[in-house]
Amino acid sequence: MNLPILYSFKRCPYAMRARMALILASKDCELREINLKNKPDEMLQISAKGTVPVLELPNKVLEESLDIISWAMQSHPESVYTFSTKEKLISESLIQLFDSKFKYHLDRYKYASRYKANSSEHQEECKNILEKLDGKINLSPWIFGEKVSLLDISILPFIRQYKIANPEWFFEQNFKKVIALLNFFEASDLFIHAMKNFDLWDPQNPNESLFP
Ligand SMILES: N[C@@H](CCC(=O)N[C@@H](CS)C(=O)NCC(=O)O)C(=O)O
Repeated sequence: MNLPILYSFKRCPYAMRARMALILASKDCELREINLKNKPDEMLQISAKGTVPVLELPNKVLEESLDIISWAMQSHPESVYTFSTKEKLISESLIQLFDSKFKYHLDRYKYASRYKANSSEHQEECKNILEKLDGKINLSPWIFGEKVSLLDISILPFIRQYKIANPEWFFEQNFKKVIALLNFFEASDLFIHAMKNFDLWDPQNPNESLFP
């Protein structure tokens, strides 16, 4: 079988969002779980920048999580919430905010000594973003109501990382709707499925792991 190949890393938030899109769109692929500290040559040969996720298709290679999501959704747009034009713009700008500013502060909050950063300043910056998001959310269980959206799957893996850095503190904060959203997300079949364990892919002994 000539399936698309997904190079992935279980705990990477970008890879998580790509895996969720593949699940939602029922796109079968071969999953290759990699070690970020020892990336396989097979992956670096098709994507020299060395980040996951990477999706190898018969005719092209997708090296960005958002491109993998768009590819997966092309044939199954109905598997996620359909945005109005305005919602699409809002979602795109929120995803951009989380990929840039939120991620920047998240890394410095979590790995303050590595970045020689003041952890609490960066914790505060992320908190401000989540408080603003909280003010915009009214529906539930997902951001746009009953149906999961590309915004949910794109930003929740980062909010989860923020929680993991200090869960006790996180749950005491005022962004209660964001907390409820994250709880719902983590308990969802979609997330549980996306977090399935895979053995590290071994090029010498390449067992094919099918996903989803
Ligand atoms: N813009 C990329 C970012 C992907 C990314 O940065 N992934 C991290 C893991 S979470 C990575 O592979 N880093 C390379 C490394 O750690 O060597 C995307 O959306 O796919």
